[in-house]
Amino acid sequence: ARETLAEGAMLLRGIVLPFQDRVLPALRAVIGQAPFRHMVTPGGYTMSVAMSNCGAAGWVTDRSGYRYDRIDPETGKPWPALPSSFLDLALVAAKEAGYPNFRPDACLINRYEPGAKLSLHQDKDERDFSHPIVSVSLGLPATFQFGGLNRTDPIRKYALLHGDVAVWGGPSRLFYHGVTELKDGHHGTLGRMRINLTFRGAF
Ligand code: MD3
Ligand code: FE
Repeated sequence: ARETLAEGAMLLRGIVLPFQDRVLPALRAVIGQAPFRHMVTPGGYTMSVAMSNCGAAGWVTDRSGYRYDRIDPETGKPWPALPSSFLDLALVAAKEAGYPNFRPDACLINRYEPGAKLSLHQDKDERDFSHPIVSVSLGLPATFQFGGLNRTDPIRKYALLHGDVAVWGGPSRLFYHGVTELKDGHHGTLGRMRINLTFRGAF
C-alpha cells in the first residue's frame, strides 16, 4: 500500500515485514557494538529518546551542537557498518517512493519507551537536502506529526505502525515533524518500545 503524505513524501505500509527476520537480528548486533544512549541537546536537555547509529556517519548531539561524526563518542570507535539487510530495505523503500538513486551513508536508530517523544523539528544537519530521508517504524505504534516549512504551519497526524516506512524528499524534505509521547503497550517481537531507523545521506 502506497499513500502520498505530501509532495515528495510517501507512506509505505508494511513494506518492512518481508525484511524483519534479517533486520531485527542485525539491529541487535549493531546495538551490541554501539549501545543506546540518551544524548544532551545544545540547550542542556537530555533527550527522552535513546539513540545510536550505524553507517559511515552518525548523528550526535552534545552541549557543543548537533552534527554528523564518523566516530561514536561513547566508544571512541567508528559506528558499526550498515548491515546489508538495512541497506536492502532502505533501497527498496526509496525506489518504491520514487528515489531510485538514494545511497544512504547514515542510519540513526531511535528507541522510544513509553512517555518518550520528539518535539517538532526540521532535519537540516545533512549537507545535501536533495537526498530523501527513509524512516522505518518497528514495535509499538506512534503518532507522527508533520507540518510544513514553517513551524506555525498546520499539523497533520498519522499513526506509524510496525513495518511501516515513510520517505521524505523533494519539497517535503525540510518539513517540520515530530512524534507525540509514546503510549504504553506491548509489541509481540519488540516488547515495550518503538524503534525508528532513519536512513540519510549525511556527507
Ligand atoms: C519529515 N524521527 O530522527 S521519522 C528524526 O519516528 C525523526 O523517530 C522520527 O524525526 C521518529 O529526525 C520521525 C519520520 C521523518 C523523518 C524525517 C523527516 C519525517 C520527516 C524529514 C523531513 C520531513
Ligand atoms: Fe527528524
